[in-house]
Amino acid sequence: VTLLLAIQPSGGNWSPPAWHERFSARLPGRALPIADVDVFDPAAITAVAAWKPPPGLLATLPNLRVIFNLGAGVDALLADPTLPQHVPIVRVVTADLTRRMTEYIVWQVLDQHRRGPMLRAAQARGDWLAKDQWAAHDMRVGLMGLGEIAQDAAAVLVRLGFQVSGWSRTPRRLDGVTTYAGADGLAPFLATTDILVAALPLTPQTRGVLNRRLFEGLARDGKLGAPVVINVGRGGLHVEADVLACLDEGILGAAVLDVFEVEPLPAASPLWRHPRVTLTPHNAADSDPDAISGYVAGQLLAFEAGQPLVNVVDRRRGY
Ligand code: NDP
Ligand code: OXD
Repeated sequence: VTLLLAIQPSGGNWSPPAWHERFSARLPGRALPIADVDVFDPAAITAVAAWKPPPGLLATLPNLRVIFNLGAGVDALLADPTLPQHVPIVRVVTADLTRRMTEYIVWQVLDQHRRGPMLRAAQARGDWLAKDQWAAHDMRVGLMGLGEIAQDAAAVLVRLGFQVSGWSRTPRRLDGVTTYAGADGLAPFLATTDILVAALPLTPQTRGVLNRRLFEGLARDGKLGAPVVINVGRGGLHVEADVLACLDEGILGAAVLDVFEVEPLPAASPLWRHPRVTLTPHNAADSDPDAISGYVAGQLLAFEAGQPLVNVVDRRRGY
């Protein structure tokens, strides 16, 4: 199997040579051409390790048998209309990525719960702001999406004592978590959520789901005074204008955004300087080349040995 590395260089860990080095160590002696850098015979490529590959590239590989997406979310890959229809796509599910996401979710939930933004503003004013502190069991955290990432974060939040609920497409059961599913489950889920965490994939069904109507459905009787939204899924989940308007109208108390419709977030975006927005540059979880190359190489070797692929994307669902 010749593995083509088709990785868009986009800062942080997304350096194709760095990935090449890790894959070479994992798959010694194997041809590992880098798209847009090395000359290769398209007919020789049977597997691709891809992150936002140039649209159209994968359609030029007549003998492609498997696509390894180097992240958990496959929305960028599926957006290519020329993507070969019958080639399986494997996405990343690793303990490393999941734990990094859990760290971020728990960090941001705790920051809101412990009133980090207010305390930092008070420090900037030189104000010794002694305020009451709530117990975790006073705070209702709602996870939108109950997949690999949200399930792991939920377990930690439950352990910390938060009231945790979750909403998914199909019904899920999780210890200590009140679960809701589907269109009928959304309203009751929102009505009991103070801190909403979106850990959903971006699909045609979830695009724009974090909008004014949804924010208006969140609990308004919580300790925070107004509900908070945290989006770690994809920028296309939230309607930016609705987030800004709802913050300004007090429908939302704060927004924590790691992902954006356009990345990097344009300098002119009002989100950068909004006093009630915390933003991070799509780094809730770094995609660690070491951990992910190990995962991909393991699956590739098993595939060559006739084993079934795991964590294969369901194209009809879009995730
Ligand atoms: P999973 O596929 O394991 O879980 C997805 C969850 O979303 C499932 O519970 C699924 O429901 C639910 N879901 C999907 N569509 C709908 C819908 N229409 N209505 C309700 N629920 C829905 O994904 P992961 O947990 O591994 O990852 C989630 C996303 O996180 C990724 O797709 C990616 O976009 C993002 N991500 C972001 C990172 C970052 O650095 N910011 C890093 C890693 C991932 P069901 O259980 O019924 O299938
Ligand atoms: C991912 C990401 O999907 O890093 O893995 O966003």
